[in-house]
Amino acid sequence: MTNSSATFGKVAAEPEPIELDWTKTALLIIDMQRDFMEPGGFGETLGNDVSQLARAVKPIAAVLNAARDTGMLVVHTREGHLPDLSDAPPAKVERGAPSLRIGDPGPMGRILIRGEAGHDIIPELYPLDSEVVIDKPGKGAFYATELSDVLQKYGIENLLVCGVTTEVCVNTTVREANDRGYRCVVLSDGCASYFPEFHEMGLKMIKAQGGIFGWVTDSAAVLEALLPETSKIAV
Ligand code: C5J
Repeated sequence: MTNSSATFGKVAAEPEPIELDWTKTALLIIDMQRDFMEPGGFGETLGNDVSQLARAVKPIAAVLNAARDTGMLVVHTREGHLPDLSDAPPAKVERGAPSLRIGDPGPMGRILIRGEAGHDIIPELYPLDSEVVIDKPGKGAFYATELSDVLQKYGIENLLVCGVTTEVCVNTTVREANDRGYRCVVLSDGCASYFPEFHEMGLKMIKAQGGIFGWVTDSAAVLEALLPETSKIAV
């Protein structure tokens, strides 16, 4: 938000609606990278049908545009490793029987390596220079990153969370954030999984038991709650 005084919006969500102070809320977009979204990347090397993830792009783009209009803090994350793999545990690199392993050369450069084309964020959701990009070696966005410091610096208490995949990096990050005291509101249509049943279950796990890890909403509900804010943009 460009204005430091509190502005509240009520978001329809499960297990119950949640009132958010937009000045203390950030949009956190998890790992919308070519390596997960496009053929030839990390996701496909693991045997996944990457077309399953495409459905999340438009809902995220709509909320990203609204967040930009209101001046909300936007944070993008990217999963990936240093070229020498010094931050990639052998237990991660050697696991399973992928067609290509992390660090191997692929059609979009070395698989899941920082600086390679596949590691970059898809053009539809490309970060602005003013937005924060967090490079993370793990599934959770707090592990071995500067995310905590960034959120504290901006006085953030609430996270609108979206991205891929629902049950892996989105869920891990929401759990990490919940333990750190953040209210996490997850966009159901702004997340996706290679496994539709894991997507459904991943969301259920977040909102069960009175919202044990957070709240689940959708892009339309966030846009509706944010709409009054877009007319308050400071110039
Ligand atoms: C995975 C992620 N699925 N971003 N990463 O390995 O969810």
